[in-house]
Amino acid sequence: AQNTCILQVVKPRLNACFYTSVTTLERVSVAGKDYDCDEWTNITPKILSYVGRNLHTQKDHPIYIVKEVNLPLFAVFDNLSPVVTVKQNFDSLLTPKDHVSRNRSENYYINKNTVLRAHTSAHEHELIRSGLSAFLMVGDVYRRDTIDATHFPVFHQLEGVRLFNSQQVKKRNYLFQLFSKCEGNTADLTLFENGQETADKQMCHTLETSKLLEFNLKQTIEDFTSLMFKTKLPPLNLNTDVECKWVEAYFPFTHPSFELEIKYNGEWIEMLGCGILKQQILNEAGACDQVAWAFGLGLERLSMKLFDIPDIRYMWTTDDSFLSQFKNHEDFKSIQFKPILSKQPAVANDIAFWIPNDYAMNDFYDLVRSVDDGLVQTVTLVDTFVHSESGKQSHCYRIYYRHTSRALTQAEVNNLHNRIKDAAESQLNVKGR
Ligand code: FA5
Ligand code: MG
Repeated sequence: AQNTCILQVVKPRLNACFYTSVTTLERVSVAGKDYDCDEWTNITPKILSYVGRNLHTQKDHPIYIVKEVNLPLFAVFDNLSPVVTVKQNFDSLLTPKDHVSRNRSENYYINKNTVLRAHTSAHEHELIRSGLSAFLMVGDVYRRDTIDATHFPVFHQLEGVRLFNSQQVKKRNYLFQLFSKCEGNTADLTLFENGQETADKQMCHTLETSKLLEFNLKQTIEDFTSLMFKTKLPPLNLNTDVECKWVEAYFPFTHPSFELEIKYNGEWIEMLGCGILKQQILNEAGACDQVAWAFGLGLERLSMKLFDIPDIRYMWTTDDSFLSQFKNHEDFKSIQFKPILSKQPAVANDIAFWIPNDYAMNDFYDLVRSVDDGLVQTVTLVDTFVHSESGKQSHCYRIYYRHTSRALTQAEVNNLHNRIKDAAESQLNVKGR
């Protein structure tokens, strides 16, 4: 029952006209539980159809294969519900009240207090509170986002968190003591100080704490990445065999923060975000004498790089010509994926309209996702224009149509393109040009 998702019309709402049908419901049932709808509700039937698919627990699926490469020491949680509170998804991670990541245009809200998790970090607080020192979480996450070969509104994250103590805490295993591998007189090394925040550390952390955590974090991720990409001995050099680079980043819940980028089809794409967990989060979760790092990795991107999968939409296909390629392997390294991508080039069609003041691009992307049944590969904004007299703004989008396994006919492309146009005019309050 936990994995089912049934839409239930209890009573149609009178003046809710925005978007597809879910918002006109009084109550909605997600993963076996009923929720009241309100002015925040923006989940669509299309998105709800993905809840419970759980690609990460489907044996031999390329998402399952990459999450099976576990790190020793870490407890694994892969069945935490994707329905979380706004408190879990944002507040517990110190996301400011006016931060853009909370916007309705970025997330799928069930109602003003409940959201489909936008990242697995939503569970950090509760798992730290439960007393764990090293844990991994794997799960489906949901975001209103751009449309292309490496973005999908539903994807999977692998999140890792590791806590450390000071050497004074004798009752703990040395594996969880941050300074256990340091030589010399380590008795004077302390985790905390009453200092200043700099680019390298938080106010309450010593520089030693921050640097050692950063080193251990990056090492763990590099070891994991090499383990995944290592083809043959001798040991892989991360910088040459798979092109990767660390870049500085910002997250409200970590400092310092980093992102790992990886070369994919000639372009740098972001694979994971990570950093030193803000001490306030540990304090609020009852672990005030410990420090921690955390990372969140996109499993689709890892899997696409590993198996050379050219389009993220493959992950959702139930087509056996895709899935059978990952079955009955001795070792995932022996898998050689052969794309069944149609040899036909993508068909590009433009759509231009005047936008209203409250328009968000993700509204359009989400609408395309709702109307499309697997034909749209990429949508890009190609032109914006402001009318000199009326001051009205117009957007022109180019939609690239391409199926993952078969050629498209001009007629079906035209048909879908027109349906997208009509839906945009009737549901987004835009005016065609
Ligand atoms: C986060 O979600 C943070 N929670 C990660 C984190 C965890 C930082 C712990 C610090 C500590 P971000 O929004 O960058 O960060 O997403 C993480 C990864 O998810 C990205 O690097 C990318 O690999 C993947 N990802 C993001 N959006 C999409 C998408 N639309 N489709 C597929 N994968 C995506
Ligand atoms: Mg990011």
